[in-house]
Amino acid sequence: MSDTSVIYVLNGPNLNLLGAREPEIYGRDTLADIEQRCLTAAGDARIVFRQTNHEGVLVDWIQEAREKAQALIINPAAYGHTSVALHDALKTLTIPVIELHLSNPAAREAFRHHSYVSSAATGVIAGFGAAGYELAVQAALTKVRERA
Ligand code: CA2
Repeated sequence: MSDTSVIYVLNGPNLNLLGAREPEIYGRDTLADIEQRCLTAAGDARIVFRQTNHEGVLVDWIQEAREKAQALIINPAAYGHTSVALHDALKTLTIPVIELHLSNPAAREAFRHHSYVSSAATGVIAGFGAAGYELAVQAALTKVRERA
């Protein structure tokens, strides 16, 4: 694997509130803490870490990743349960895509059980809190190395 591998880590709506509300579900780490964990887990690889509350912005960033990234990690938050646009954008990618959730949506309300992202993803990590981001970075690096 080249040292210059770029991994996009995209975060969807309300994840900017992490650490401030519902710590019993989402933990006490802020998104800035989680970004730091990703940077440490990535070693020499480059992390592009972003959050938006807007569906179209996520689509724009996924399209950007087609040109600039070797792997993409996405916590789509609630848009995972609603967005055909995210599904379609992710389906255009040929790089590994990891869907990530802090909680385990399958163990929560029924409306969280379906994901439009899962069927466009290489794999899914859910239920491990902030540590899931480190696991996702490791999984992304493994996939990038396999393809090198
Ligand atoms: O477990 C996850 O990571 C989720 O993607 C989080 C989403 C939820 O809609 C998904 O079903 C599972 C919600 C993100 C909201 O984040 C908050 C953070 C702090 C306080 C309130 C909401």
